[in-house]
Amino acid sequence: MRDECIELSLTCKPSFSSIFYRVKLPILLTSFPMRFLVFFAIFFACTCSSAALAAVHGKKHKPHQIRTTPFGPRAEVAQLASDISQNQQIPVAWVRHQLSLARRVQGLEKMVLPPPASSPKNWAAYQARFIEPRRIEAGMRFWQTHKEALERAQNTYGVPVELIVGVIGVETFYGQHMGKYKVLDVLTTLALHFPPEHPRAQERQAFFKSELGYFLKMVHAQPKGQAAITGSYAGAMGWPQFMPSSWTRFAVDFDGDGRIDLLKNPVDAIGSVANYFKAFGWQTGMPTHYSAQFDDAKLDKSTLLAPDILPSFSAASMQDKGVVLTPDAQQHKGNLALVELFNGTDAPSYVVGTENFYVVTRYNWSSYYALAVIELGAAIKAELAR
Ligand SMILES: [Ca+2]
Repeated sequence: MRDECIELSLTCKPSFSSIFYRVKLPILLTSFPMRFLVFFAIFFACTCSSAALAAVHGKKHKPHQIRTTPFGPRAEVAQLASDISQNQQIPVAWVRHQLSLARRVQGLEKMVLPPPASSPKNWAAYQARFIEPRRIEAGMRFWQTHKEALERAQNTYGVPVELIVGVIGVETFYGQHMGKYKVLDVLTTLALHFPPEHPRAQERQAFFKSELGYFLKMVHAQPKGQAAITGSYAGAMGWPQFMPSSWTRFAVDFDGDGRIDLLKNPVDAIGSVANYFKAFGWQTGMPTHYSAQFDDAKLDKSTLLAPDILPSFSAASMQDKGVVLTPDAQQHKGNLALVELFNGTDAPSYVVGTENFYVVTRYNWSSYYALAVIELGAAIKAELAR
């Protein structure tokens, strides 16, 4: 499980990985209160946000650029239909028919490969991309429009409004970029043609096959036409970019209309994002991080960075190892992690992450992602308070 966790962080959100820090989840899961949830995270935490992330890489996948070809009648398709039917308890003839409608997306295999090791990670570039006036302004409008639902989510799940607003802003620019790929096409393509040169091809292929199963189960339960749902090139859907398994497990009907709709209903998205964080161990009232200064004479950075973002040090232990903590951080009761964010060839940035910082990375396994979400939410909150 440990090795899987380390590796999974590289590819849960393929489009993030060339700019984000690769979250390692080492050894100490045993001491973390939501340890058992990590198992679920392997399968369900990949609520991809490839629309926003593609933007970081300058990739804009316009609809007319998506080229597809038929899969054709093949034994693998028949086997896939049979497996999904069995796993999800849906009629095999119906699954076969759905898969017969799926088309292979050209170029997708390359997009899910990890970036070259030489790709520089750059927090400053990421920060500039996501914490910027247009997104902050859109976030302010979103906050004001959905104030009641956001506050109700905060009261219901204990997750602050600014975090929910930050997530939806980074994921889809408040519903503006939800992805143009047919989810049926991308999941079937990745289930059948995952690139074998990927370091963990077998596991990732199984993941997408499983996600395709969850997707078809959802479609089967819906009125006609739902198979046309579009999303990111990894199959993430709607305002919060939930993968099908996350939708199944964590999405909620937050406006009480009797159905869960993350595609067109931002109120359901608000409740679902908050529910997701609660399910992954969000602790109400705990900050996400503190600032980090160093006492160079005492600094033991290699020990501090060894557990990566997994909170593993008490405040006192951090100070012993050369981190100069702010007064509120010195009073922090839980464990802390020193989080390092590279800035290309410039000096790295550092923050002291709490267990709640770690929870934010369960939405997307990246400290760069987490800090962008947190800072965007904070910037919007600050603007609204002016
Ligand atoms: Ca609803």
